[in-house]
Amino acid sequence: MQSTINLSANTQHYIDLEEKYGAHNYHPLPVVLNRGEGVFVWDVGGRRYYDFLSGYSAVNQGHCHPKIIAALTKQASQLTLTSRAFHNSLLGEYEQIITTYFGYDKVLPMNTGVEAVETALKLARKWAYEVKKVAAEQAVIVTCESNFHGRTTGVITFSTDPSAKNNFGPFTGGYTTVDYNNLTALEKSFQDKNVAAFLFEPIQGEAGVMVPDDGYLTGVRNLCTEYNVLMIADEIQTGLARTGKMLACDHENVRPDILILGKALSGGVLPVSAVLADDEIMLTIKPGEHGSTYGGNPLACAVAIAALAVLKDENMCENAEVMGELLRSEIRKLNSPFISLVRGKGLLNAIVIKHSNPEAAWDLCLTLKENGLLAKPTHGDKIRFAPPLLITKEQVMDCVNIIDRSLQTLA
Ligand code: IF1
Repeated sequence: MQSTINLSANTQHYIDLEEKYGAHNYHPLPVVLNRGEGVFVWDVGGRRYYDFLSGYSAVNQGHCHPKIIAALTKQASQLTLTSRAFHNSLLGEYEQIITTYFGYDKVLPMNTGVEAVETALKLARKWAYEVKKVAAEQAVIVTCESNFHGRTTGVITFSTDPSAKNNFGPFTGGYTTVDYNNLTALEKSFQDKNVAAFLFEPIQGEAGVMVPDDGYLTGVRNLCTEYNVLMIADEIQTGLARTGKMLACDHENVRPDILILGKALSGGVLPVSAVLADDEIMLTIKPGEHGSTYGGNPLACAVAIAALAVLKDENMCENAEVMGELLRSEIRKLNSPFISLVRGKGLLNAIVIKHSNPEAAWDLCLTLKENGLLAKPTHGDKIRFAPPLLITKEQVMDCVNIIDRSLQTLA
């Protein structure tokens, strides 16, 4: 039983149910939420919190955005799923909208982020054999140290995090790992003529919001072009206005060959992901060679159309840029002895906790919760600060005040 103190009987009741009847594949903060609106969530005791995790950047538009919910409820009572055995009246419209929005010939619609990553890997291999003419079964895909691209056995094959892959083997081959943010290592890996693609995150989220050096994205693009290697950008967490631009790659005006989106593509309403590419790559997959029951379902299309529109209509890129700068500068001004680093881009940020107690980041998150802000550590000493992108200046200042008061309690 997860031992928790000072919880209401109501909260403990829900936690106990999860403990008894649910898999123990997470260690959540001891809070039970039952309502969300904008930057706020409420627990079963009616307490309000700022959400500084945003569903791991799936709720960029804010919880239960009225326009996204309206699209959901309207479509939900009309037609939710046809399968791809038949056409439906929303898929083509959605495909036109999203390919125009991001500037690609075509989209392959999937559901979860990792499904889109797996789809991108399959496209890259198909392209390698059928366009680049790599020898059969010899294609190699380069990935990064400390990557996170999802949890399927296919994707954890190239994870470098023991906790993500321990005792889940055996794994497939066909991958090479290079240091992140290292163009020399990347070019060295491209000497292998069997390299099909380079899969990377423009900012490594799970690793603790690792922002690469200026010029890294440009360097990746140039090397991929020079060596005829597909540049695959996993923008599942960094995309959709989170970093202050529509895509993190936009910070250097770099265009990936394959773009992967997920999370906020639905505004946190249901799993919607997408892989975008031009015809030379996308048309290597022929009818019957890939798919999914729910991929491209009309409900997902309706929700994604609304979620994309809201980002632009409400200037969420600009707000993420400005509020992110404000949040980082105000936290730095606190000059806390317990914060060794504040880093991020737009509203994808993290602080690195410096403290003799290895549990300090967790303890700080418990105190932040008591003071009305929800955040969770990643990899021990880093705490991600990623609120919904509609946060206001007043709310940022209120949150900095909560962070300041909470830091004071760290002995
Ligand atoms: C968990 C992390 C974040 C992702 C990137 C693909 C996926 C993710 C860059 C897969 C998903 C989620 C998964 C969730 C927690 C969260 C996470 F901590 F795991 F790494 F955000 F940083 N590419 N990230 O971030 O998308 O299949 O989950 O829809 O597994 O605990 P998904």
